[in-house]
Order: sequence, then C-alpha cells, then structure tokens
Amino acid sequence: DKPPKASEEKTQNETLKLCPDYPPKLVGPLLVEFNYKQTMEEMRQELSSLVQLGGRYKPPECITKHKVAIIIPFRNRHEHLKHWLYYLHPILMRQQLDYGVYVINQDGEGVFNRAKLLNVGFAEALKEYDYECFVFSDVDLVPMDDRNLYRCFDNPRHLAVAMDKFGFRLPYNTYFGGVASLSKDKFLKINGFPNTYWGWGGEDDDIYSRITYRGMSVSRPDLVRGKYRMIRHERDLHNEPNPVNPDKLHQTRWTMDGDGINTLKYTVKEIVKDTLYTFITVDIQAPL
Ligand code: UDH
Repeated sequence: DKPPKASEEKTQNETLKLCPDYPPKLVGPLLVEFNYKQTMEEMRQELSSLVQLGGRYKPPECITKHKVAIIIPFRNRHEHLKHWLYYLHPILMRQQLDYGVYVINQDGEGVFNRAKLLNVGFAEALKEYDYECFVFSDVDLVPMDDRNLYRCFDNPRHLAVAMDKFGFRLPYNTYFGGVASLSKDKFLKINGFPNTYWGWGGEDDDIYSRITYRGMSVSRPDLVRGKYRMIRHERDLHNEPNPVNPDKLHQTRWTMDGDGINTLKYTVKEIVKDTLYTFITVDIQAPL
C-alpha cells in the first residue's frame, strides 16, 4: 500500500456530508420522570466522551447548519438543572445540533430578572462562538417529545405550547413563556428582550409584543410535539409577582427601542466550565 498523496488526503470534515434536514434518529414521545437514580457525576462520566467541556456538542456523523446556544436563566435551582441536563443532552444530540448550554446565574439576593439574564446569555454566548440561533429555556421545563426541534425557524418560535401545568394547552393565545427560539437576526430586530422587568411576570408578554410590533408572527409546534413536563416547585424567594410589570406592557411599542440588548449593562463575576454546561455568574444591578 502506497501512502496517499497530499492531494488525495482529506480531512475528516471534507468527508462528512451535510446532516439531513430532518434528524433521522428521533423517537417521538418520551417518558419524563424525575425519580431516576443517576447522579450528576455519573451523568458527567457517561456523556464526557460525547460532550466538550462547557456543554458543547457537534454531531460527529454529519455537518449541521444549526448553531444553537441554549440560554437558561438561573438562581438556586441546581436540582432542576440536573434534571434538565439529564433529559436535554441526549435529545439535542439526536436533533443533530451544533450546540452549547449556557446557564446564566444571577449573583446576589436582589430581585430576579429573567429577561435581562436571557439578554446576558445572548451576549456572552456570542463572545464564544458564531451562534446563529438562540433557544431560551426555563430550567424547570423538559420536553416530552424529541420532535420538538430546538432550532430556529423563519419566525420566532414558541416551543412550550403544551405544559402539563396548563393541562397540555396554551394558557392564552399570545403566551410566549417557558421555552422559545429566535435566530440572531430576529433577536436583534426586536432589540432583544426588556431589561426592566424585575420580579415575576410580564416579560414574556413584552417579548411577544416586540415580535408583533416588528411585523413578525410566532411559529409553534402542535400540541403533541409541544408537550412539556414542568418540575414542580414553590415560588422562589426574591421573585414575587411585580404589580408594576403588567402596566409596562402598554408602553412596549414606545420603549422597546430604548430598553433591550442595546442598553444592556452587567458585570460577569465568574465563568465556570462544567462538563455539561457553562455557568456564568453575573451582577445585573438588581434592586434589593
Ligand atoms: N428562576 C431561577 N431561580 C429563581 C427564579 C427563577 O432559576 O429564583 C428561573 C428558572 O429558570 C425558572 C424561570 O426563571 O424556570 C422562571 O421562573 P419561575 O419558575 O418562578 O416561573 P414560573 O411561572 O413559576 O414557572 C411561578 C411560581 C409558581 C409557584 C407555584 C407554587 N405552587
């Protein structure tokens, strides 16, 4: 056997084909329960040969065009994060995504701000990689069907359409909470998310309004593919419903250009790379 000539040598990348448009290994409906025995350490060991440090993954079998950053707003929900990682990593792998998992941890005991943390996740993920799609997911929501694709579509997409806690239906037609995806372009077109919704409520409706005010509509999976299990929990400390938030919604049309990704201010305190996720602790100047 002669050694191959330089011109005949191919890098592995050149021999890989594009991934099919629809992932071939999806299984459909999934059993989602939270009483399994596996520990976080066992999960790390099992997935470490597949996932790169920081919760990064690329399908080894083909080249995908879907570069997706998953952004999770977070504080003090480690048990939920474990469940999320346990179910989502295998699903995202079967979906053949080039993805990274970013947990954005709000520093300190100030009032929680989900939408601002999501803006931070967008900005920080882009510093690491040329992501073109962003999936924003609450830490306590696990999809019950892997055909619910964590990628971007022509329009902003609401994924969590059939949550168990709402009887597997939308609670109202314009609901945009829980899990959603937007391409980088569409996210910038709405100036990202609002930074000024402190405490619980309203920010998801503000995002929905931004999308419609910029002339876009929302796409959704059907109620079978869009089923979700929510991990039961009590209300968190420092995230009480804020009575100011619903009133702010009347102003969105006029305030959105001056409150969003273009006015985002925060300080990164620490970035920790776990095997299964990137954990970014941020000071978002939260009121106490
Ligand atoms: N989050 C945290 N830590 C917090 C608050 C919120 O990580 O202290 C994140 C987390 O990703 C969560 C998301 O923000 O999934 C949304 O917050 P939420 O779970 O409080 O909102 P949700 O509408 O629940 O799901 C409202 C309280 C329900 C109380 C029910 C009591 N039976």
